[in-house]
Amino acid sequence: MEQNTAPYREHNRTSLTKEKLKQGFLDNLYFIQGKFPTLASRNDYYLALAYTIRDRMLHRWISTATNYYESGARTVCYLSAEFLMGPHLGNNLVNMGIFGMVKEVVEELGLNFEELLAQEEEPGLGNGGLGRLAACFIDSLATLEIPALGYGIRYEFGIFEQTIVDGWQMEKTDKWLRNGNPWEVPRPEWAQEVRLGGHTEQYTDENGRLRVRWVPAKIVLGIPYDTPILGYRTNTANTLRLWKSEAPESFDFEVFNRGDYYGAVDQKVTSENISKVLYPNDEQLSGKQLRLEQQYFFVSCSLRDMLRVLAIQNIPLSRFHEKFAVQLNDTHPAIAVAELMRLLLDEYLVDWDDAWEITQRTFAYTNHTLLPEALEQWPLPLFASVLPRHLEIIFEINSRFLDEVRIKFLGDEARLARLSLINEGGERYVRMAHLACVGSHAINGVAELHSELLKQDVLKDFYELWPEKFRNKTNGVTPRRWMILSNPSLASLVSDRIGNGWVRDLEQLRQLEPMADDADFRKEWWDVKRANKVAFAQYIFKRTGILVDPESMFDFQVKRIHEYKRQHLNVLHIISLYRRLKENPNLEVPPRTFLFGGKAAPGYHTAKRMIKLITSVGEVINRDPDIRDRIKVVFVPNFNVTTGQKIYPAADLSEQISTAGKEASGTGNMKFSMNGALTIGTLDGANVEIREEVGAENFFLFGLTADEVYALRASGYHPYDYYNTNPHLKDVIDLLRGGSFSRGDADLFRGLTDGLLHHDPYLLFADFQSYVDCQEEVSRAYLDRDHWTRMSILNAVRSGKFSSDRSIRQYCEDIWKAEPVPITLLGQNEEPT
Ligand code: F58
Repeated sequence: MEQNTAPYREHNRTSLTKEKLKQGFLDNLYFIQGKFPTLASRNDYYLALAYTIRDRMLHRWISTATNYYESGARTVCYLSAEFLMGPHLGNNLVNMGIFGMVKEVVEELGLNFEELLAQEEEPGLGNGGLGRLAACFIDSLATLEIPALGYGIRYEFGIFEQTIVDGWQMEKTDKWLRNGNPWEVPRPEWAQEVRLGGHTEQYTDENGRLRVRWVPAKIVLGIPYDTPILGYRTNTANTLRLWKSEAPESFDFEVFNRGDYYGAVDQKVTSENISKVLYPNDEQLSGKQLRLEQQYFFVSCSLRDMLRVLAIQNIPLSRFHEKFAVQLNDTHPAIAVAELMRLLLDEYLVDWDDAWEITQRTFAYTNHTLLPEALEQWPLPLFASVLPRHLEIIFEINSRFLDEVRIKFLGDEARLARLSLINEGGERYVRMAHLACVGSHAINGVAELHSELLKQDVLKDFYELWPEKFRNKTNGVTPRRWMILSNPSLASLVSDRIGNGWVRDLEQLRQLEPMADDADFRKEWWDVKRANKVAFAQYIFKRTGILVDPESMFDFQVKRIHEYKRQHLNVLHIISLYRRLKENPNLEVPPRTFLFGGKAAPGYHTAKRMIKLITSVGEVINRDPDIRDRIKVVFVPNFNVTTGQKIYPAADLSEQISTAGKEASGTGNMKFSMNGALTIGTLDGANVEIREEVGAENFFLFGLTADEVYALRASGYHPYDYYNTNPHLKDVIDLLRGGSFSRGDADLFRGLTDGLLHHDPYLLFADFQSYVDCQEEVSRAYLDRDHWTRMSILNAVRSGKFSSDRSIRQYCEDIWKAEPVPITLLGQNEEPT
């Protein structure tokens, strides 16, 4: 068919004049929602607005796909089991540069714009940092005009919603799709079949070659749902392609004809289960069959989708790795190594050596954790029952790989056992990190320290084998969502002084450094922070009924609840400060509000008790008439992208207090710093680089270094000694043990305190005094408002390195070898008719 797209440009549904936007909005309310303003609900209005914006994204999306098709450009495929996107509407308005105009349009229609934005249920398809990183990365890929697809799973239930009942976390399922999702377009015509289970058979092909056939026990369909991802003020609209599982047929007719109606429906139900729910674990592996099925499901669909694209572009299979750069976001998609091999060997009949070369040149692997318990391993029997053919291929990869190791390290049997893809100690497991390392040409950590520690510890043997594969790619976050959208007043203060080039080139913020010495600018800066705090105080009151003083220092620790992140160290300091204030009411400390937020994995009992600890300490302190105007403790429920957008702009202090050597990078630390919060932190993850960038004098450092942690453990760590020799620490622990924060119930926190006294695996006691001293320094610094504001400004304007644009540029240059493809809009040169 003749392509003439010019008429679409000035169409009611695409034009960007205010009148046409209004017309489009009312049309969508009528024709899509089937409503008239008198009967429309808030959700109807939200959907009508969302469709009005989506209509205006389609031309870029279609143009982008056409440009990519015609250029045949190299494409980055980011494979991730999680994409923690956050709400789309506001972000799309920012990236299209029409936020202000649309706000006016909505208000002229007599509607509340903020309310409509708040109506969107965020797609919470991720647990924490890893999933959110994937979201920032696809934003940057589009902004940098890199041909890219994000591939993942369209979970029906995302990360659970957290409520707090009697101080404890309660989980509610996240039904994010219940009101419809206007941003996605299903593409059933590109569905893929995925096999599972069964067995393998050998057969001889027509050339007399022995081959293997996989006879699966079941087949499920993967249906792609596409969401456009806009670049910031570019024509690029890339795609996030999430797979939903379905049964190939609604009914198994053979079973149905036998009269077993329920049995026939059963297959449909089990097929749909695969993409039903996101596993809510963070930093903890869960050896569940369904999780392996999820991983294989989305990986297989995605690779087959790439093969489909290769075929329609007429690119020979031998050039697969030239067309696609596939990034494995942790080991969750690592089965892709075996699946691409299987597809090439069994379905396309490629020789092993050629298939292996294509595979290795295609994949690169990012590691996100140093915690040994988080490294994925699958028990062999489970693996064999789900993916029998892949297990055979993995054995073959392993046998060839170990031969290579034998040559390089002659006679080193221990090394072979350590490197093997199969863990043979006791129960046998497939080690997914090893599969990822062997099958990739590049391996990277997510902060400098983390990448170093990978080489020294977790992946040491691989480093010694292939030092050239190892890289560092320090994480970053997108300033579009985390500054412009969430902190518009700060963004306009900045743009008023230096224009808006910084939004695409965050290093430009440094032009503002001299302004830290300008008293007027400092006042404006402080006023912006103060207004954000007032807004957040109102939000807290609405959500928790707790009144907090916006004059007080807002001290935040928001992140998943985990022992290594040490929320309980923060609590020990709060108790210590509380005690000192009770003893000496004249103590000169600024009023402080300690705020926490984060979810605990539902099965992680210690983490859940840490939440109860925070809320219990809060209950006592917030009720104490002597103290409650000086310090407050608040647990902000249901920390997610939406609440994060309110939190970072309102923060004075950012708590990044993990045990050194445990946090791979952290990305919340970057969001806080960008928004002018100061950090109190250990030399862990990206804190090290944040401190380097903002200057040691603008960062509150405490605690042992990773080397010291290692040495202390090696020499024998005895937490009890710290308790016995530090009376201050002893008082704090004894208050907890005596039941002062649990209405006399001495048992409530016994597990926690005993755990610390006898094991303390994350060295809270070793770092306690250093932390308390450092907090005193923080308090003193806050009393000098001018100086504090100076430091706040310098933190923000020196955070340019932590834009995900910088991370993505480095991935493109060093790993993906991907180049920008600027998009020409279709019909650009044609006259509208
Ligand atoms: C996080 N990992 C790291 N894992 O902890 C954090 O330091 C880093 O900044 C971030 O990745 C991005 O690189 C993380 O969030 C998970 O949530 C996994 C989800 C699936 C199960 C295992 C943990």
